[in-house]
Amino acid sequence: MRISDKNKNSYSYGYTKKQHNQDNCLNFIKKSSFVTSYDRTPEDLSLAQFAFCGRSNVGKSSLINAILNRKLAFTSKSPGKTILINVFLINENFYIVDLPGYGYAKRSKELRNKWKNSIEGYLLKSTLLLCVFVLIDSRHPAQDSDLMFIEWLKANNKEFSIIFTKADKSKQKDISDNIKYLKSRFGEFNFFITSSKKKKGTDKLCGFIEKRLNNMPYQNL
Ligand SMILES: Nc1nc2c(ncn2[C@@H]2O[C@H](COP(=O)(O)OP(=O)(O)OP(=O)(O)O)[C@@H](O)[C@H]2O)c(=O)[nH]1
Ligand SMILES: [Mg+2]
Repeated sequence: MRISDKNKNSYSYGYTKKQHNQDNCLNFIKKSSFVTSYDRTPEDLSLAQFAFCGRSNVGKSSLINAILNRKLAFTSKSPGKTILINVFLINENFYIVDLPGYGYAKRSKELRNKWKNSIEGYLLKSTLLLCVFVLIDSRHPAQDSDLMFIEWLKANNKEFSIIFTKADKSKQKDISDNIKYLKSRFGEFNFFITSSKKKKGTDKLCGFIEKRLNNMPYQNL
């Protein structure tokens, strides 16, 4: 699958077979373990972090498992599975943070507010948060809750990348339309196109994480 050469920031999985086979995640992720869960804003974590955010059921936990190459995060067909802030330690030098999904209407307003406060509190307070990954289901246009969340990140000067998920189920045109709309609204942004099911795009994502950790310039191809 190739979106378009015009999408210069794209880290889609439309690259050569050779590049496909170089699974950076397998080379890069040497060790992973579950650390703890929080039902409130975590204290300031002492290692670098990457947070996975997005609507319920978008595929946050599945993507984390695809990167780690093991089933460490809970996944489910029914939305709202991740109800805590789950922290995973990687290579003993950084954390991946799996956040509860936003925009899940079936939860009580009280619970949604509690999550909103603890997620926003975490994102605002964590000084070592290197990048917030905003996951969007590539099959559908970004929802209001996604747009509001991205606006909030921008307003608070938080570095973010967008990850389009479930690309095995979407059409190239839907992804292109989504990107076009988001660019018209937010300007240029870094993005990845992934499928946890087919393990696509994860290598590019790991390459990005590695570069951010090493404070190396990240070149968008
Ligand atoms: N086809 C396909 N299905 C996927 C993919 N990623 C996740 N899913 C499915 O989507 C559903 C939700 O996945 P989760 O990873 O639990 O989603 P989540 O964002 O963590 O959900 P919450 O924890 O409820 O916020 C599960 O049925 C997954 O199997 C993908 O790349 N392709
Ligand atoms: Mg989850």
